[in-house]
Amino acid sequence: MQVFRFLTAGESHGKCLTAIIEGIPAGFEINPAFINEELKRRQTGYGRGGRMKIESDTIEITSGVRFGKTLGSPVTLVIQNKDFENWQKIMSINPDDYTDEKSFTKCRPGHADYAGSIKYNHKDLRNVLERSSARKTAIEVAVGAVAKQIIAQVCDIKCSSKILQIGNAKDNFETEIDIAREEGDTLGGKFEIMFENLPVGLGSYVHWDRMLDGKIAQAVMSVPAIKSVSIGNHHAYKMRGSEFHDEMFLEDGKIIRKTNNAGGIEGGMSNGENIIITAVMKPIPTLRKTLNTVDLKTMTEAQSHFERSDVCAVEACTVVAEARIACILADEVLMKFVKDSFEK
Ligand code: EPS
Repeated sequence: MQVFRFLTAGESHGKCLTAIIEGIPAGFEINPAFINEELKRRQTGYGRGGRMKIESDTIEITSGVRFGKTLGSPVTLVIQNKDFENWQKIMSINPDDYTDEKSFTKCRPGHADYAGSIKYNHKDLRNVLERSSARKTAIEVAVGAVAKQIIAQVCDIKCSSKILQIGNAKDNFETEIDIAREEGDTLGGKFEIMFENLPVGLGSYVHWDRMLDGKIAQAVMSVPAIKSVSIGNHHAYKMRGSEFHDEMFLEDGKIIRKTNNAGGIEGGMSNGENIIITAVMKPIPTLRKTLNTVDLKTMTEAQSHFERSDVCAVEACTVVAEARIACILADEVLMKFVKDSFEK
């Protein structure tokens, strides 16, 4: 069962990105300014490329909200792609406008190009790139910003994150990124996300698909370029039970813990401690330096396609992962505490 559900649509250089969110009860305050702040966070960060200079992502809410509050009907969100102005002909839906300008057939290893071309029988890898691009994460962040407002209103749940490492650098990330940029290369990294003020009992142990940690892991793994996700202390494999498990004590009649190695989840349920997630993002696969690959049209060895790209998008990725987790928590919180309408 799922309450907070959404689908997104839109190509990277298409007209706009859209999301329809279903399942939000009536009465929630939705502040578009907060959504725009989150969109801005996704766009900033050291190492972003040329596209971010073109876009200034802004949300338009076209349904489901009236006088600042949700109506209980589907909420539709739209972000216009400013770059569409330069791509109208290339992205046209009219067959008479056909052009092979911006078509390419030299796969980028690490991107969706190769498998996507085989799966959907696309000869032009542009047809794969347009939807597989991380551009679509803009609208996902907007959906997450709605979810964050819901979990804040129901339970006062708050979210924060920090970058732990970029490439080999544990601090001084900018120098590491500058060096990679000069060398025409890209970088990934590692980050941590924390959610605070969780009630006990979100998720469940009764079925595999109701486990909160399983849902969070799936949500974070589906962020482009994420290669691993862990919850709590990721050194668990080398710790003893007596060291790892978070012992329980009583303080003024309240159960307290002095450690949080479990990362706020035990038995597939929130245990009231902060939920702590660590994730690893691989380096972006669109490199100025290029990589050895195959040209799928000529079936000869070639150098991978390059147009423009970010050098490092770990900061943006962190914002997207926060958004994804917020959607899972919104679903759980609505299921547990709110039915058709909400009142503070
Ligand atoms: C992105 C938009 C894209 C890329 C980037 C993320 O825009 P464009 O392709 O026009 O430069 O900058 O996407 C990737 C690096 C990728 O590999 O998909 C964005 O809005 O975040």
